[in-house]
Amino acid sequence: MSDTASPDSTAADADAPAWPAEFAERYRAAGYWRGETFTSVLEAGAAAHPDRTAVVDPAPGRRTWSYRELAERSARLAAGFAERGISKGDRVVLQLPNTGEFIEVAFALFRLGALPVYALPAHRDTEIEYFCSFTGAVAYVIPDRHAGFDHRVLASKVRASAPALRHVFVVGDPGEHTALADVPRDPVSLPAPPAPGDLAFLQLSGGTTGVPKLIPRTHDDYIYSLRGSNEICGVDGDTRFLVVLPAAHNFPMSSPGWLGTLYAGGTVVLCPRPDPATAFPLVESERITMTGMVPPLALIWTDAAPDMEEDLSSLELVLVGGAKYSEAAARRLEPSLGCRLMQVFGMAEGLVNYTRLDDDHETVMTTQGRPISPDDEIRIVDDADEDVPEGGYGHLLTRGPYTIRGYWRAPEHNARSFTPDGFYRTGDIVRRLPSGHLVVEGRAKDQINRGGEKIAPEEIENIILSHPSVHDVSVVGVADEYLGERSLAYVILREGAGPLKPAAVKRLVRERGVAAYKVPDLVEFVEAFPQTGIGKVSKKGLRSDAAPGRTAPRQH
Ligand code: OOB
Repeated sequence: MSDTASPDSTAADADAPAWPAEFAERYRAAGYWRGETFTSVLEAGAAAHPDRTAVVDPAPGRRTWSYRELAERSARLAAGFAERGISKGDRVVLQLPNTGEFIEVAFALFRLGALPVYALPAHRDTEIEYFCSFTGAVAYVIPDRHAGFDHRVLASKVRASAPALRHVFVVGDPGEHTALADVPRDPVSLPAPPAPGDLAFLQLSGGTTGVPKLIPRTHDDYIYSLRGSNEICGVDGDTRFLVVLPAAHNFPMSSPGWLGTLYAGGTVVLCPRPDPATAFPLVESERITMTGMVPPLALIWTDAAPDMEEDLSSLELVLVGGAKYSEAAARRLEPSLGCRLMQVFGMAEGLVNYTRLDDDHETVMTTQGRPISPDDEIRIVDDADEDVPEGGYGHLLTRGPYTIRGYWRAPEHNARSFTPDGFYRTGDIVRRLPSGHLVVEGRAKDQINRGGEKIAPEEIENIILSHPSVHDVSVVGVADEYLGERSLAYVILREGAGPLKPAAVKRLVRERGVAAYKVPDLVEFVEAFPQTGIGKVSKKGLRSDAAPGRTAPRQH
């Protein structure tokens, strides 16, 4: 891996397509890219308000980190990682639940210029082995056990298949691996801090392909999205943000999320589970002012609040996004939770849209917001990449100061996912109102959005196809009142193959070791798939064929 970083580079790594120089210059001149890094931001926070609480980890036993402590502890951890040979540009798969260690480790890696690869706690053997081998990760950071799963066993297995993986660091009982608690050292000889144009981390894409793509984000571009999000959401030193979604997701990280809150000098409270029984007492006791969540969770909170005893009156703003939030559900949130709603339509690749605090009520209820930046370029095009008439719906393409120009080490995929002039093909179908607000109308990409968790059908189809009795399979999304969509696997059996039960298909996927949310909710055996004109399986046909009682999601 080449390290071509310099303060003037627009991306630190030859593996990640950079912004062309003219764009980089424009974004700097406009004041978007200000030459900050996550390290400089944390150090500035520790100098400006050392004793203010940066992070609260409520369970088990409330632990807090002041800004000074977070800066000191992450620097000590960085020194320990460095002593173990972790250095600039190295990839480190970070799979921790919502705990203070997640934030400490992230800042320690930022300090070294090593790149966290943000895995979700739900990821299992298949995903983790892929992240480790594809990125050549040198280290993997895990909890000992989480949600009944022993991550140390998975780590031992992954070590055997990923030769570059030299270290497994465990929060808690390390077993045969290394305790994270044994790593910190005095930060006497830390290497040079990262440069603003360097890559900061690799985020996972929702994906449409057999394996997830990795999203390279730089300090400069990501920090601009934080600053913009903070301004829109009114985040400041008094903000107390509750992280209810997994901290590794882009949404709770940066919209405005835990990184936005730390940028502003506020307090981040990590919620171990998102259910009202866990979260509502924390809203009350920690006087939470802001949080963000996916639509199904917003529904649960909305339904639960009237019957719960906790005082939620500190809550000022709830952001809802990650999947389409129905207008009916949106209208119920504010009266139930007694706070403001903001819709957010974003993507880990970059572009984030928010409704605004001064938007009229109808706009907040019925749109998914408008972009953060005046320099977020939006095109809405037809299948031939021609702009549709203003107000019409079409494919959303975007380019801008915090939208990547390409995935990490994926030149072939980049040629399809980006236009020659650098617009990212989001795969979303939208229309734009005269105000600039976008309404998400559907999706053209082959992806299932299961309550905000994205599933690439191809990944699951490949697993099911490996069963000897299976001739062909197509995994599609079907409308679900609660989740928005559930996944349905249509399976064609081989001629003469013995009977197969739906449960056996689900078990096959589960036992392959993938995140539980990817296991098909439904399995149906069919004789043939509907065909399109060119003889390909028609997913659109499959969706509208979905059995009675299920309605097809809108698809254009
Ligand atoms: C967020 O990021 P990702 O990368 O997990 O998923 C992005 C995709 C979008 O392309 C779109 O298909 C869908 O998720 N999406 C929405 C939506 N917000 C995201 N679809 C309809 N309505 C919405 N409000 O999901 C994400 C990243 C940052 C902030 C918020 C969400």
